[in-house]
Amino acid sequence: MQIVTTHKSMDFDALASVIAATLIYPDALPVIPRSINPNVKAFLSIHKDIFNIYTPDEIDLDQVTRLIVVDVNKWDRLDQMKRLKNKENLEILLWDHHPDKGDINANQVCHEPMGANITLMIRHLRFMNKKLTPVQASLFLTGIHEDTGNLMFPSTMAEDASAAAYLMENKADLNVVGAWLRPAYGEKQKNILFDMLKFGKKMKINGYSICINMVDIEGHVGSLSLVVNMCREILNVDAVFGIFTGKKKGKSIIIGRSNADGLNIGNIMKSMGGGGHPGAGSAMLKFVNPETVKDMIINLIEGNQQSSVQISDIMSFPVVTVPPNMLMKDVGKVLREKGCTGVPVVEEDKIVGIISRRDFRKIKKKSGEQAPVKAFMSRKIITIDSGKSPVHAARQMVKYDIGRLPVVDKNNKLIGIVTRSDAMTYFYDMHPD
Ligand SMILES: [Mn+2]
Repeated sequence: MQIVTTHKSMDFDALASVIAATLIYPDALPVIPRSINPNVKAFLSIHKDIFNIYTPDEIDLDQVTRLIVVDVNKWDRLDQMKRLKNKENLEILLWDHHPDKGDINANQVCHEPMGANITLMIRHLRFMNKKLTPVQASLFLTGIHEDTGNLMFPSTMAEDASAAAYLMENKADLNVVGAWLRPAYGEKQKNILFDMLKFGKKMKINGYSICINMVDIEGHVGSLSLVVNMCREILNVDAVFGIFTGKKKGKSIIIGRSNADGLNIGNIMKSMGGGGHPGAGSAMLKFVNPETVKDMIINLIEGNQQSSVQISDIMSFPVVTVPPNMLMKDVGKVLREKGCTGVPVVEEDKIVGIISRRDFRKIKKKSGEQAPVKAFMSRKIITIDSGKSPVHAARQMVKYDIGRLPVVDKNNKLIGIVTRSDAMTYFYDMHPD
């Protein structure tokens, strides 16, 4: 007997991967865990018959000769499969997209970091030239949209988008995708969301806007990650963290969602014993004070755990500067010769202004070229500290509509300059890091 199975708290990517596996391995029976996310449960209540799925207790594990594991790589995340762990002559096949290494030793492995696991399997289905039904295509597309946050989580790869396009060409229905992914909020979830919006502590850390919430919960509350995600979308901040603590104060579940490249939730959660993707993750801590957890999160973000690149790594130096009394025509010559679009105007080690090519348009008469630069320079000087992040620099540029930021050290001494093009170079990953 051959079976396919996936992780507990089965989500759409997991279910899609199980069904895709039954297309790749037609003799394998789909076995799904007993714990299922609520929206997948709703989907299955309508589609169960189409997929002919089994629960673990309907399977005689002694008969299993081939185990296909999808969207997970750890034994303890499987439901009731422990007995297979040490079974002799069992062939194991693994398909997984989680970046971390697990403990399932498989005979055949397809393990690649990808936004959604189903993307890896679609690659193979395309290769096999397998025809998909509209229901299959729609389910697979739902898996991609859920695991990649509609292709917007930083973990999304180009291949996820290409797989999504392929599914749409194969009659996947976006209305279906939207209908199943739209979370059905219960009263409990709504109350938590409203509390988070009202009482969450918003702060700026390392240039990121963050909201951290400490919420007491009573009993089991499902779909907390959807609540955290919705909270992040409404507040429009870079990241939201929910620290959910049970009434008995025994354990806290920490859930994070990030929309900022460079603010890696997976890394932060890993430091707290959990895990996840750059855009989403969670951890569980026992016997800790929620305040302590909050401080841990702040420290992890402050400690530059996710973005080790600082302004000092991307800035240009030494900086070309001009004195305030230099004539405009000579400043123009400096800009041309050095190939700069602008330079700081410096007097006795102090920045007194900025002059850019654009300022030359202010020269109306020919005589203007004979005037000193201080007559035309901009006196609005926004500097940035060398330890700040490139994200912070980009935001300052947008906020003040300026194209360059002089970089200063702790003593306010000019040590470099970052320009729009330095920031672009960093954001589009052309930086040597
Ligand atoms: Mn997945």
